[in-house]
Amino acid sequence: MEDLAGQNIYSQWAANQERAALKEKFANDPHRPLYHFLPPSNWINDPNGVIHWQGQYHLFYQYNPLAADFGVMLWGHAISPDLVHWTDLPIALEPTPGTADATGCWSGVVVDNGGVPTMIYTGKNGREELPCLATSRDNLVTWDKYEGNPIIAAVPEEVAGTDFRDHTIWREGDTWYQGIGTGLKGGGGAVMLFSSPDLYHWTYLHPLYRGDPGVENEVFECPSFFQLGGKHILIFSSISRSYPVYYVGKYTGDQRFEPESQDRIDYGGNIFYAPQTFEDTAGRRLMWGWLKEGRSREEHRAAGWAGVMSLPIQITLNEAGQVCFTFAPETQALRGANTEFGVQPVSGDHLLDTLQGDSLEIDAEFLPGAASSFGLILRATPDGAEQTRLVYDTASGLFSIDASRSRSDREGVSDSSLMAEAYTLQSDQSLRFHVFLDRSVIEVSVNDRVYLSGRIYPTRADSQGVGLFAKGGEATLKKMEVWQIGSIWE
Ligand code: DQQ
Repeated sequence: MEDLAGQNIYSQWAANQERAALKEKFANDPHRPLYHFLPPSNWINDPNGVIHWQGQYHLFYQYNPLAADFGVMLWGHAISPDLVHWTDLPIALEPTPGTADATGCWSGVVVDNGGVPTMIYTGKNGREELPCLATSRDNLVTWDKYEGNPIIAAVPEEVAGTDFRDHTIWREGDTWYQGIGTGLKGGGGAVMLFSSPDLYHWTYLHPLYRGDPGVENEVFECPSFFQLGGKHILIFSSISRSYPVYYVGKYTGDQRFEPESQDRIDYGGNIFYAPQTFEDTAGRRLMWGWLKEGRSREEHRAAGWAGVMSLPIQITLNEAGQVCFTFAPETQALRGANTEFGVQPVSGDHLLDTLQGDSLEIDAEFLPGAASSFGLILRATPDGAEQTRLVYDTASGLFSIDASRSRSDREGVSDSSLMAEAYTLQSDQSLRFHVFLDRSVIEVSVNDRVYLSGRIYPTRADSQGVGLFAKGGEATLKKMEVWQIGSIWE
């Protein structure tokens, strides 16, 4: 903390030079992702301020540039013309001693206020958390904090403690609305609704949505509220559940959200957290989430980096009205050398002779046939001692990432996960696994609908095998296309 006393120690920091200088340090790190966004070194958590501005995608993020661990949080910043290739920019926001953000600039958003890029974020001052505002005069690179911060002076009466943070902002006619995550007296999490004519002066209205009061010590973090088709969606990260959820429902005339259904966003191993969404200029709803480490604190501290951003995920409604999570098509720009596999029967375990790699996109379609389970084998050693499986169980309809043998120095590393609902297949229905493997990161979209993520840390250099398997009978691989992916930083 002393580091912050009265001086802008990070302001002059030139991120690109830093990444180049660190290249050698991380060159031999087999777990560091090649094409998922992460900062030059040290700690990243939530995506912040995601916005499509004058042809560039801006990704800000919670950042501790001083250690591979959570600490005093700043806003890191990167831009991309295409959603997948990034350029680091200088730190966008850092704490100012003696003000409402003296001990941290926590999560928030950037909105376009009549051409003025305007950031609303949570100022952390000791235990106090209150909304603060900053504006940019130079295309979102440097930010001037509003002298009147905090823009909301105190938490509403119903708020249980000091957890009052993270922002979702939208406009209806001439009025701005802001939802802030919290937990309420009497139990349950909530998103508190405020309105403003100008983003600077806010009036508290009521909870946009209050969760089950029976849930003790609940706090809703990182709300994101938006319209999708004819529905409204509220996303938040639940502290009590340790994962983000989405609620689909109605936004009523009196500005309250009434959910009709809910589900988790990620059916992986609680790696994905604090997602933020935005609408790009093409009208698409895109999302990034923070993929936490799945290894010990000692390990990530020793590695010198911790956390990574998910790929850009597109959120749509399908014909049945289900919310679907798929990878933004721009990820195709990452594709390198390609290998194709045609129709073939699959039974037992079969490592492919012609394919190896730890940085791949795999698009595979299976017919279950008589198999009781089937799927893909990744990061396998030739002897099978290390391997990770993407498994579809036909009887239960459950999909899982089986990471129990992903690292041979640990027993039973578990990343068991389920599809959103049992999806029992008839034998003529195919199942699509769209997979991105990036060394320690796995992201999967199943049947263009359900999203799963996981982290794995194989210990052997020869954990590069890719294979197919089926148990209890024969399955059929209808087709599979695989692309090698290189680094986005070279
Ligand atoms: N992380 C931020 C908070 C948010 C939490 C602090 C979620 O604003 O509630 O880094 O990961």
